[in-house]
Amino acid sequence: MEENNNNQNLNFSNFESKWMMEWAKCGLYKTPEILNSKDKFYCLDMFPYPSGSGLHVGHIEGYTASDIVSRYKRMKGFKVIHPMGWDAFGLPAENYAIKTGIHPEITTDQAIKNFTKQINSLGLSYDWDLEIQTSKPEYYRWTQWFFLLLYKNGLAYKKKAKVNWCDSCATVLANEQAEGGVCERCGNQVIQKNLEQWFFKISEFIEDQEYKGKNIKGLLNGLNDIDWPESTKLAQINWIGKSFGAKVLFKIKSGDGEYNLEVFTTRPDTLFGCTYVAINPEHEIINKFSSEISNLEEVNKYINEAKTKTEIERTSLNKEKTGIEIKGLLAINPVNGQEIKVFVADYVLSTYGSGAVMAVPAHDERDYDFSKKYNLPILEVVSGGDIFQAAYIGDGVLINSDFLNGLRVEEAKKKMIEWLSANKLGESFINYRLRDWLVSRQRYWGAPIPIIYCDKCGEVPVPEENLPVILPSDVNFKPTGESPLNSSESFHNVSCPRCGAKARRESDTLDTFVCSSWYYFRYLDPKNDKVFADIEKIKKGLPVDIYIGGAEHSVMHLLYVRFFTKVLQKYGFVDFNEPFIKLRHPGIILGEDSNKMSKSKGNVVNPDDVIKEYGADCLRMYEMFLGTFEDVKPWNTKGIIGLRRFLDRLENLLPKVNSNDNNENYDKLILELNKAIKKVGNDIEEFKFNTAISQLMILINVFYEYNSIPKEHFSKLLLILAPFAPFVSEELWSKIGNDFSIHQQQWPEFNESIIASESICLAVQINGKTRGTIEIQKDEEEIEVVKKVENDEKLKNYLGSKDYKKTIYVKNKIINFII
Ligand code: ANZ
Ligand code: ZN
Repeated sequence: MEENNNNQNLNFSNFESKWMMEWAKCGLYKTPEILNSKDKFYCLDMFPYPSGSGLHVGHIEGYTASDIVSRYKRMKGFKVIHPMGWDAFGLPAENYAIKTGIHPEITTDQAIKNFTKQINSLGLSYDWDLEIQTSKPEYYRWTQWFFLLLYKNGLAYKKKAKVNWCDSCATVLANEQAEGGVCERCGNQVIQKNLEQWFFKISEFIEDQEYKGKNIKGLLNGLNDIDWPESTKLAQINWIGKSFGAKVLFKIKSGDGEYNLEVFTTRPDTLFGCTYVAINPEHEIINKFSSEISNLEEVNKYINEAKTKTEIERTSLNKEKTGIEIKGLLAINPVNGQEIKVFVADYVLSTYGSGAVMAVPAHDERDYDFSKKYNLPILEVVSGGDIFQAAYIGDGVLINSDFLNGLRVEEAKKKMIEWLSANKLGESFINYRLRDWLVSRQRYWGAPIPIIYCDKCGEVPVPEENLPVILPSDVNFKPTGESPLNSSESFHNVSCPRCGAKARRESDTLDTFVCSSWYYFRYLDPKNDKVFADIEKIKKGLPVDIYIGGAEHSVMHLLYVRFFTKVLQKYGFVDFNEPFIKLRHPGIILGEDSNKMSKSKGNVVNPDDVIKEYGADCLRMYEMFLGTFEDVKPWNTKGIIGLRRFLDRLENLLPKVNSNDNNENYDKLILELNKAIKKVGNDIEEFKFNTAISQLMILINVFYEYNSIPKEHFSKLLLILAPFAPFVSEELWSKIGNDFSIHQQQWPEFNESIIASESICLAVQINGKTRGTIEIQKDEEEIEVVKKVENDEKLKNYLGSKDYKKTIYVKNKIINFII
């Protein structure tokens, strides 16, 4: 028969709902009034898209971590700002509406209700008074206001652009949403279309700038001021893609007039090795010189084929390079006067540099492949490689290069740029990969762009006092390739704000990333109907102290929020430059089979089921105990049972807890308690939730060594457990007769001298020879001890480099390094 210890277990479902109501009733998590920016702590989660499928375990990982930090900081006396809201516009609700006919507002509201219920059932300590929803007019009124702010300052503009277009979603996609040439949403092939689109000038904020005596740090330099994961900073740096190089002019030999073909190169040192030039299929010289091109028909055929391919396909490194010679045109290499062929090739992008390249087959992989295929000369100009085998891209000494011969690459670059400038044939140039942000979408479920078109006045911004431009509901969702807002009669019933003539509204909506670029401001003042947020409140509440959310947002969202903050700083709305001082990403939780959780694999864990069976605290602690917070890790159902047992064991201590009759020696308990208070606190600060929980487990075992437990000590144990397990700790806190609420108590103090009394002097040997001693904690783990030796000023010299063969560790006595 199975062991039945039900009656010993915590009846969590009863007290979880009881405390949930108590906490809500007394407004336990209301944000206290912030008096100055020093005593506040702004702990922010990436707000979710309220999808129909509810919270997944990944949400819970991040939200639990931020909840632990928020609760801990409250106990440490900080005034904590911990809000939650909804990134409510977006494609899934709209696609669902297209399929079912149910308006996105209805499905969104349902999803939000469900999310709220789930979040509350997890005991997450959000201040719901700060709640926001981006699809509400009270919110998007200010999203539109931001659009106008950018527009007035020349930072929002319209231009024709080649865009990724998904025919089945009938919308434009950002490059990031079209990776691999397929639509992120529906998996269909993405094509290229030329359309009028709205852009935000993010490129103007890449570098530092001076404005009205202020220094506005740019997107690159600002990274030095923030505590973000290095990998995320690197992703942003690569995304911005700053390349130092030169522009070089190649004369095109033709019958009529002068034409200079401009190319961008990062390797001006290799100019003597340039054996042909290549232009992109949309390049203007094809039309300009069409009468001189002898194989025009062939060239046009090639160009038309290239147009059907996406940029991603065309530039893929492993794809075979294609191109076609433009017969009848020759270019002149400016440095040696040589006549070289001109190709049109689809590996050359129209949107990068000048849309043309000087090809150096010996030292560029793409040019090398191309030359092999089309039998073009390969001339080595940098020694060090074997150009019969492959392009050599490394450093070396210049050869076959006249006045550059004998120089190394870096010097040769400089010298070539000097030569080009002196001869007016080129100049140094910095190129960026980052393009301006395309913000218009031909979709319904987004914030309307506040622009009106008048036959007389042209493009007119909606006056601020007329905001919000309300999203109409009489709209046909079905995708037609046009913006759904085109079909709304009421929406376009508008007159020109300038001349009063009948006019039409812009029918595109804004990318939802615009809505999420400023929400952390609105939380501080969610009901303000005069400004997006009161300046004084911003001063006291921002910047965000810790931001928690997925690494998949490393480039788009996390770059856009920084851009918005910089714009606000530039125009005097805020006096800081970076919105998020510190950022941490939760690692992805895989299914039990170590695959990504997905419906098709059937390995998705539903948090509601786990809560029902094991309780909310158990799920919280389990997810925090799964492994290192930032690491990818698989789900493991066995582990949940372990955490459930831990919580039950905690309750089973209750009969031993009393206020008097304590006649045992509590030295060990007090020591362990002090150690745990210190370690758990430090671990929370460092996002090491798993080791904090290990420490709590060790501590409980020590409590089990006693027959009677002083209430004072047990209370402290509950206090340091409280951020992790808010329900259980509240329940037991009240059961042993303490006053409501445990979540309004101070974090307990620890006594450093008690902890220190336990330190041990450990002998350190290198190859059997004693070289010194170090101080360690009793029973300290080997990795910790090794770390201490490696960091010891004196001992680390004996170790030399760190690659010793092994270590022999005798606990509390000696460690021997074998080198
Ligand atoms: C000659 C050369 C010689 C190049 C060499 C490289 C190596 P990054 O570093 O990414 O900025 N390029 C320039 N414009 C291009 C375009 N529109 N489409 C495709 N490629 C383009 O890359 C800069 C290099 O990419 C440039 O330097 C150019 O090739 C190529 F041994 O010029 B290089
Ligand atoms: Zn007008």
